[in-house]
Amino acid sequence: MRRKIVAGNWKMNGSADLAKQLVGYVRAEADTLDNGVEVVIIPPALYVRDVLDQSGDVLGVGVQNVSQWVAGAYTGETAADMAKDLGCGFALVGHSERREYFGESDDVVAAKVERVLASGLAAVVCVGETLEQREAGQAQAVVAAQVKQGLARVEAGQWSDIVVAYEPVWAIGTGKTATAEDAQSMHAAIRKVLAEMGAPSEGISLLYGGSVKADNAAALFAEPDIDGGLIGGASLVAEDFVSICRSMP
Ligand code: G2H
Repeated sequence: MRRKIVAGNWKMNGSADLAKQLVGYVRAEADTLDNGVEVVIIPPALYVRDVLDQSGDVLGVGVQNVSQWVAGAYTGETAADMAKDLGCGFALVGHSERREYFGESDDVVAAKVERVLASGLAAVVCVGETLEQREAGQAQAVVAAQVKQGLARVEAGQWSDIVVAYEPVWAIGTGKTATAEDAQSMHAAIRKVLAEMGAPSEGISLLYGGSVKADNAAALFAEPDIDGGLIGGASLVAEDFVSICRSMP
């Protein structure tokens, strides 16, 4: 049985007030879910404390990024150990916005994954191709390379703390979603790459992300290799986010 996860990535949005209102509502609704889905909120780091205050033991909480270093003179950075210390359970690594705007290479992703696992958090490792790469027929090769390099430092025994999120860059925040069939086909390919790496691929949860909304989540989640979603824009609207969580079979 794989973990079913719906995680809301707030990106650089929100406020202490949103944390109070939205998370309180989501927690109450999540408490009534009977589909086994783990609901996770991933706010900006400055609001993690506010979200934790509202999440109780119903919701998981994560950070959007951590440093590749343990601790020290790295102004502005957040250590994975600090997120764990506060009470987080998850850390995103290698979101395409980190790769694009902050120059995160697959080697940096691999170093961050290592730190996240060492701290005892689960790593949600994001991969995905650009439109240009897809149109050139390179989507599967690009994603396979990201998976292999980003997860290169994972040791046997640590795979239970790995979640992979497939987020085609052309679908992020654009309103364009991969069809359920396209997403399923990439998820199956990712699972095959994980198996080739010696990972227990059938037990690793694979999330889809990229313009998941209340009206397309059910079709995506019905696919056999899609174990949940990483939700951006729609996670900032409480009713929409809950509706997505309820779309999990
Ligand atoms: C993809 C996703 C969440 P959105 O980045 O990580 O965002 O749902 O807004 O496309």
